[in-house]
Amino acid sequence: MKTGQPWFSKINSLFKVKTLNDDIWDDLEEALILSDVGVPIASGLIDNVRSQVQTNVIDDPAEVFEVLKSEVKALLSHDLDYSALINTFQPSSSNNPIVILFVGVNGVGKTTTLAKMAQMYIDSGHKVIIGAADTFRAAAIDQVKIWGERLNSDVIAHSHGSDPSAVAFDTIEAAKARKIDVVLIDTAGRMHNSVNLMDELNKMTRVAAKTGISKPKILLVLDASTGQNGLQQARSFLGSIGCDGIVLTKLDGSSRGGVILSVYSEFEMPVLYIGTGENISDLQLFDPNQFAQDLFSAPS
Ligand SMILES: Nc1nc2c(ncn2[C@@H]2O[C@H](COP(=O)(O)OP(=O)(O)OP(=O)(O)O)[C@@H](O)[C@H]2O)c(=O)[nH]1
Ligand SMILES: [Mg+2]
Repeated sequence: MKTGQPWFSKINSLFKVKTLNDDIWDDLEEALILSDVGVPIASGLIDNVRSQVQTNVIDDPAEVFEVLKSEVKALLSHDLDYSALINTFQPSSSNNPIVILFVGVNGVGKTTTLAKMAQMYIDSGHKVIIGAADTFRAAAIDQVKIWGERLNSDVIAHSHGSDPSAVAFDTIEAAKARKIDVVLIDTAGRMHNSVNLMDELNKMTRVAAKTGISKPKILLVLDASTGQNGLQQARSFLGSIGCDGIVLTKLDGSSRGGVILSVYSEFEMPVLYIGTGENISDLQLFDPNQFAQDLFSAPS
């Protein structure tokens, strides 16, 4: 997995010493926080590593480093069955399409991620239809139409300012009529509070239920480059709604990728996909094991 940024490479050098010195824990905490790991997660991580080091009487710095890596891996994967989670985003063999709502604050990469996922579904043999339900920002509808042309996928759009739920409804109905198995709905990141978002999502869910399909999935899009602040913003935006999966975008060129370690504790949902650039192919399935390895690798 290439994000182009081995954020923790500095940490790598901390452990390239002959003997363990007590300063290492402060240096480690500082390095983690600088890459935006977040204080509670950084301290918890260090406490866990230190207690293992003490219990198992480890004094070789290289071995301590291995303990750290395995603790990071545990933070990223939470012993979850990743393939089962990913499978919930696959269309079923029933006649009803899967519906995914792309949700998140302004500018995090919702529309781009929608296009990237559309490409992914198309590549695996599915048919995709896109609902331009960000009717708030005038240019948003055209942006979705342009992606639709590039992807050679149908787009359902109403006029600027119209009801997003009506767009969602028409998109699902069109999918059923045209035997399309994946419905991707773009939403606006405009709501300043979770009450508005909740109202709108509830309405979309009700509308979707009228079409006879199962509950739409909410995919939360987060921007890694906004660090811990971005997570807090997304948390208050999402309120108590919860989500079915998370995409972390803009991991390319970000020195703040450490936020990835805070995602699970913040949203009780792991990162499923990561965005690593502006191109349609810059989306990868997140692999916690590989990622934990790469995090610490030396810069290439
Ligand atoms: N470098 C990088 N840029 C990205 C990535 N994902 C999205 N972007 C860029 O981020 C900017 C905003 O992306 P959009 O997809 O329009 O974001 P949005 O959340 O739909 O924005 P609004 O609809 O205005 O709320 C665009 O310039 C994208 O090209 C990524 O993974 N890496
Ligand atoms: Mg958008």
